[in-house]
Amino acid sequence: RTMATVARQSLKVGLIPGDGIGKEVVPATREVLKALGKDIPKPEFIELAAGFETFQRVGVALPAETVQALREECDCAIFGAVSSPTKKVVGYSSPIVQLRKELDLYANIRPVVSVATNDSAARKVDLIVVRENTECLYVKDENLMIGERGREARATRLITEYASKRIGKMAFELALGRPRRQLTIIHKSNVLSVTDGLFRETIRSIPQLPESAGRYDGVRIEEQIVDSAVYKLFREPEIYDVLVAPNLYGDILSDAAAALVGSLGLVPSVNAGDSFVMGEPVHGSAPDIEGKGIANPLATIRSTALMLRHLGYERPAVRIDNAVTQAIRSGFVTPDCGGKYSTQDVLGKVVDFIES
Ligand code: GGG
Repeated sequence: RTMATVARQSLKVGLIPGDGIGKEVVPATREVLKALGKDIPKPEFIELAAGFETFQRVGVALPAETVQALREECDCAIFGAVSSPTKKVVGYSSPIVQLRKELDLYANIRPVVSVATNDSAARKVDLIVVRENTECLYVKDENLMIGERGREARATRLITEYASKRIGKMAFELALGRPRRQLTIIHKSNVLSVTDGLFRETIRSIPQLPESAGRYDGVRIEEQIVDSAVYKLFREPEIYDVLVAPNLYGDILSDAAAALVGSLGLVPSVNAGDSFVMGEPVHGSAPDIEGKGIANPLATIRSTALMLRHLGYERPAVRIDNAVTQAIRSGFVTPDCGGKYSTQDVLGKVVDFIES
């Protein structure tokens, strides 16, 4: 499902590097979009702040100006990565979780695809994890209290029919556009029968809604308990096509699926709503390799392609994807993929392939 293509003089792209290697990979978006030449409206870039380093500098992780610029000035955006402390820091709240809510980017679409190589043992993976982006435990309603046996921490897990329906529709639309037309609903309703039960039932009922009018009749619906889905993902990844999951399961499943295609550094995503789209590499801020110049830019480059595709620019998106495939096939990869090349080397090669 893409947003209706709008005639534009220019494409205004918000760049939010965030923390750690986010700052090293997000510049790739500039180079790649510039390399597309006349295939897209002239790109203009607006650098925006967010992240833990921003919090340390100015006292908020997501400045109001960033949200305002995204809403009022940008056609789309790329978000790099964020490092949130694992211990509570007073006043800090994850900017990416907040941003998805502020812009109502309710779907996180994460395609995980293997690049065909000469290695006959390599597994063929071609799936999309569609992660609900606004609810589940990520509403971050957590409380610490003193109970009968000492400290007790509780969290609210929110699942609504409204959010389950809209993420389900997005997933059905994606499944419709794929050859296998298969949708697997991920849940744990054998244990969480109320919350996951609502998620599962709501999505199952979408084809019968009057407004669906038979549109999804050709989509085969499957379902899988989340733990068994992880098992099958590692044993038989080829059985999956589109998976739709509540926020937490989707977050975990998509990182796990990334292991099947070589590296988290290869896996892109978009955060999509009905009127805005923001690309985001699935990987985090990777403090272990920060500053070494070896961060893999391919997830960001592929997220840029996904963002364009969502805006209706299919041909330039294909040019980027093909260039990434060529770079991988010719061994131009960073150390996380077994290569010896730097972020800049890989980016340079992708740009060459786009321009050739
Ligand atoms: N680009 C994905 C990313 O930054 N992942 C790390 C993440 O989601 N962290 C959550 C947070 O730090 O708030």
